[in-house]
Amino acid sequence: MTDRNELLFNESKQYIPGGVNSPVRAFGSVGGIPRFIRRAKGACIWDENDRRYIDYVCSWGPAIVGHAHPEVIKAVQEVAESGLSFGAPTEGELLIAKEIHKLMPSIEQLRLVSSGTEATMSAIRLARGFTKRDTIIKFEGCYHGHSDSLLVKAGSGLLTFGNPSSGGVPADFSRHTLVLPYNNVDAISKTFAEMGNQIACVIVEPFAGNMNLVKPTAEFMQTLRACTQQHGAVLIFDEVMTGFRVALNGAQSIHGITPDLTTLGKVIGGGMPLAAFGGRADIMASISPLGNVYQAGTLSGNPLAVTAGLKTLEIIQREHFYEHLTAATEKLMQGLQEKAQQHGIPVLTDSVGGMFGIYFGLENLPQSYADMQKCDGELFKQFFHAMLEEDVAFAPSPFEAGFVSIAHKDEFINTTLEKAEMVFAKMK
Ligand code: HOZ
Repeated sequence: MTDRNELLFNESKQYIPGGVNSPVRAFGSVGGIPRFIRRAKGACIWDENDRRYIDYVCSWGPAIVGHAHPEVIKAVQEVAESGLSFGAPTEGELLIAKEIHKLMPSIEQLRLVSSGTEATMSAIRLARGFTKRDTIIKFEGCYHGHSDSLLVKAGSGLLTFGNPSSGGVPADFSRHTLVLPYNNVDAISKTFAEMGNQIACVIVEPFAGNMNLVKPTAEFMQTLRACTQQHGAVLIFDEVMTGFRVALNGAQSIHGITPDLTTLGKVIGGGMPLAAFGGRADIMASISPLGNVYQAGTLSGNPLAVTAGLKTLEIIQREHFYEHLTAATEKLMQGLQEKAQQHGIPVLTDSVGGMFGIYFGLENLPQSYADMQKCDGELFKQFFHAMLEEDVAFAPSPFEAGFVSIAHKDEFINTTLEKAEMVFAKMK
């Protein structure tokens, strides 16, 4: 039988760099042929050969109510009849702003944009405009989209500015970004002690999800809040991944810490391109047209995306949503860890809400990017491909977190664990 995934991948490579519109989709870390997806429903995706997989990528997070939820689809279809984009304000934008404020009270005002990258890029510009300072701090292994200031890796020492981690980023831009190790309290305290009055903001993933799942310590989060407050810097929680994914009120509710600004994406668009940045009203007042920090977008607050987001936010507030989501994720993680260990495969797992991490070859749960570098990529590769052969799709990289949706009922979790048991039994 012709493999349509292979066919399409080869042809796409002629017209699209690497055949994909976002690098990790090319299976570069694991090798092989990416699955081209034709449709998705609930907990499953179907590829171009019409083969069904249990999906733990969930569109990299947004599909928290399951793919193609009938209520979300119906709402979007209805609103589409009235027009796809107006480039003018709509009532839906007000409704979603109010809803997000209700669920995350730290977001007194927000601006809607179309992608997480736009949200973080704009939040950083806003923080710089508000504080009239240039230097920003990010953490090693945290990913905040692909704007120039944020594609920076650590320099040679603690207080040395970073180096571009991508071609095309001028070294001059990275000179304003300090990259510190995640969970390192001394590094934060020292940096603020030496140059606190130059720092515009600290941006952090309040559960890191782009170096696989890495949880912060309470001390780390408290130190970030205390140092930024003391030195007049803006604390930005990048909740593009964690917002409405780890808990109804976001990672900030779990940590009990109120950031100055928050960025959101993924779940708030319910599968459509919608993201946001928002927070303290006095800071948001610096955004144009009120203030002098410019930001704009033709498709910002797109009515279809807002509708999908509003319906998704309605569904996640139904009774026991997060209890079920968390229980399913924990069952999957505990089961995978137990089964792997029974077969002598060194696997640890962790989760928060509907987000999880599977770590091969580590003795302890990772605390930093340096810890994650010690993962056994070869074991992950074996596991990934063997599971895909068993019709279970995990993210095609050992550095990505995984996601569960409310549609991942027991039958899917049990099937996944049965398949994993077979896979671990065969792994070396
Ligand atoms: N931002 C994702 C990686 N953490 C990739 C998104 C995608 O390829 O769709």
